[in-house]
Amino acid sequence: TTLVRREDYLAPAYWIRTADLTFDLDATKTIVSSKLAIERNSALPVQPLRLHGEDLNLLRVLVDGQSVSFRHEDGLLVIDAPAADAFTLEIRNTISPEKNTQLSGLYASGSGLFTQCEAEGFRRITYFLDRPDVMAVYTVTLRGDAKKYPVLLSNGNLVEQGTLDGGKHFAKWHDPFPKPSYLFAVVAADLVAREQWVRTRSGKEHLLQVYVTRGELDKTEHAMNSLIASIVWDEARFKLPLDLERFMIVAVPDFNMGAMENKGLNLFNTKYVLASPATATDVDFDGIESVVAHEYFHNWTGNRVTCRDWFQLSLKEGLTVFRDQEFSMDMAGSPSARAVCRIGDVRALRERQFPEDAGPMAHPVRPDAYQAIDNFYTATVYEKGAEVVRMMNTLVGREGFAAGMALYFERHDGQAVTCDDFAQAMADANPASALAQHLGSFKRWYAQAGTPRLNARGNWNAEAATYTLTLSQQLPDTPGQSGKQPQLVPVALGLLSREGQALPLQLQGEDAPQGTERVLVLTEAEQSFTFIGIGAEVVPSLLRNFSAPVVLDDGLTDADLLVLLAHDSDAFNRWEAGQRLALNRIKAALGHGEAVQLDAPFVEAMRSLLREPGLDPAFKDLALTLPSEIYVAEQISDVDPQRLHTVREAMLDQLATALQADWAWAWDEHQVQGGYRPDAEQSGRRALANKALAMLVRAAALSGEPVWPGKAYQRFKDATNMTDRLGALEALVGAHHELAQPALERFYALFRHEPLVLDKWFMLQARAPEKNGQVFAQVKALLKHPDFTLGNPNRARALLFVLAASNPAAFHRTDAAGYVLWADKVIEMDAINPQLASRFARSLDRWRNLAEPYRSAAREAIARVAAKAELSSDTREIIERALQ
Ligand code: BAL
Ligand code: ZN
Repeated sequence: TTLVRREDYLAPAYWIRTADLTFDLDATKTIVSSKLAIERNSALPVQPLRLHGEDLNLLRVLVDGQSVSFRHEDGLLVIDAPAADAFTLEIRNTISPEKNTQLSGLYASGSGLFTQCEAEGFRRITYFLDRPDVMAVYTVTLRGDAKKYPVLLSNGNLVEQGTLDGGKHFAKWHDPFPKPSYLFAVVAADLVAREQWVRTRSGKEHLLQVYVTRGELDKTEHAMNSLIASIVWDEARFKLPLDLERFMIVAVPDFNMGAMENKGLNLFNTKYVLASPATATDVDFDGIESVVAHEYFHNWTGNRVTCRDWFQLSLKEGLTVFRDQEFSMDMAGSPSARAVCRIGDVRALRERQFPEDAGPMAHPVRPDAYQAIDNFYTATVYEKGAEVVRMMNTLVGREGFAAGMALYFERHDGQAVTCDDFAQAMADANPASALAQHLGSFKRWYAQAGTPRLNARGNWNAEAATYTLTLSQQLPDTPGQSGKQPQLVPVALGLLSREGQALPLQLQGEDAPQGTERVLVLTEAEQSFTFIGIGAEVVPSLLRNFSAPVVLDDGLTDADLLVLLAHDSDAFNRWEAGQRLALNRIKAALGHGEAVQLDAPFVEAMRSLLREPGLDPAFKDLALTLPSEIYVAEQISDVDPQRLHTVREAMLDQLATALQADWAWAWDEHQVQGGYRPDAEQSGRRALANKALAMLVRAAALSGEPVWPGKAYQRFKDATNMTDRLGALEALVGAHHELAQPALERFYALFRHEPLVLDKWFMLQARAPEKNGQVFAQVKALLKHPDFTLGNPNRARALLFVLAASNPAAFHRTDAAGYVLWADKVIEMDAINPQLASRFARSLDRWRNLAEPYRSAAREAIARVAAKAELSSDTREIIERALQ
């Protein structure tokens, strides 16, 4: 396997201006005929034409209608001396969609044919310059059986269709926008569509379509509504209009990713399209809204302006995640609902990206090298990349950010560019900002891997009535990177009196206070900031709304944290204070090897939060959720997952028991009246009620009391929506109650023909809190279930990924059985679907942080996979890095 390096980037030796493709579609053998208008890049010396191709059966190659000599070299098709500076290349090849279990290129799913081309799937369809800086105008003719494939779709606009001999028909599509090959898409399937015409501000009419298999139309309303809301939002917030006559979404049951932003023809994992109240939870509805938005927003940030090379992936992904996060917040509405969104995003960042940044796969937001680009569709590129964009937004303000976006499109519309180009546009549109003044130090966020540590210490000077805050940053070494330079860190803060009052903030040298919240900009390794007019001790509320993706050490005591928990005007930091109080207690119990005894101040703080009038139920749910075992594991070293699980479960038991009356109140108080709506208000109530039910069943299981488990079973049976049904089922399963088994059986019987609901059934059992090895044993049994298959990524994720990546105590066993299973399944999956396997392989990334005997046993399992000769380059890269 070879390493691709960012510094080796060279412009393409040839351009492809137009691509005329014809597909004779058939699941066994599809014939691809391609006619490309190629021009030599005159800025470079004359070179052979080297085309990418993978798993193709080549039939013929013509240059300007004449046969030409060619050779194969390192997976490339090389034509040594094309005749002229501009010529037509004709290629014919065949592929076998039904044999394509990798789900990259053209593949079969259900009875249909679908494509996935990002990042390098197009080369699995035909020979091409399969790189994002080569943009062509595509015309695509699809021919196929009219019964099997009544719907034939590609990018752009339908220009012609008709019937052909032998029961076949055809459709011809033309996409006027030049695009890179990774945005190409084809669909041939038996589908139906929900359709809607919309008129945008310019007065233009556009056709929106959501395609699904027959019988699923009633599950497309939310996706369509989300699409319309996305269109309206992007035009209002960023003045970015829908530029397509036709925008299509197609749901695909077998899909490696969540969805794909192909120009005008988005292909989606069914999980992010199909939803009805009876089959999807509030979380699913939210997921659909945000993924539909994400893919739609890519039409500008990704498609109109794309990436020069794959090292720039965060240019489109970080920015588009930021945009979908902002969209979700705007849709949620109230300030507290926005904070709930933010907390969710930060939790995901800390549980997925922070471990990545601390492990063997740590890489900068703009990576320097890769073996398999598919391995770099990571939390770092996406979520940390979005935090980098968010920091820009914080530094230049909302208006400034909009101006930066406008300049970015003015300069780069229709181009393939770099992360530098984006940062430069943002800075140039805001010349007076800290971003522009310290652009070099800011851009280190793109170049340096690892989560920075931010140290903050305050010193109150009673005599001078000043409070001096000293901020410093440390940047940890990561694989291949050490001796890092300081990065610009925006630190949003407020100061509270010990009574919880927000204090006016006036820095030394300023004429007047500037509000009670502001952003300090740390650009050096260490800097001090002195506030004046501070007449008493304060409690600093730092990094409000998580203003930078760092680990904060502010030395606050439990007493300080209780002040913030009760009074901070920043909802994020209120939540954070509660998490830190809980974390302190978990750490103390782990350190002393003792049983947890929750102290009264903590329990009372939790009780008053739960009971606080006017506080958003969704926020209460988050504030009363203990830090996850995955998050806690990142805060300590020599992790013993079993011990950690025991401690956290014991804490949950105590919160369940100590607050029993309060949970009962919360359950009664938060029942939703009226019809189901997946909005922030209703879903918050359901989340808190379901949390209360789980706690009540937990307490009942401890005491042997039958009423609450009975109520849970009743709710499970009677629920009119999936959120409540699953919530009740999860309460029973989570407490290992004897009613769990009959409930699980009933659930299966009800939903066995609904694949996405069946995924939930598998997932629920894989993520249940481990008890005496029962959960692991159940997962092993479920691997043999007739409905389990590694061929469907959603199903594999529901059972195996959830076990290995989200249920530490079930997976990390002293007998190493989890690791043995992991190794077996990595190898088995790799032969079917390397992208899926390498993703699964990453669940042992953090093995070095484990205590013995886990660490050695995990290493042994990784070494066993490494010893396999025939691994894909995807999985090989992950395994080699893990052992380095
Ligand atoms: N571009 C791959 C899927 C996504 O990030 O939208
Ligand atoms: Zn994306």
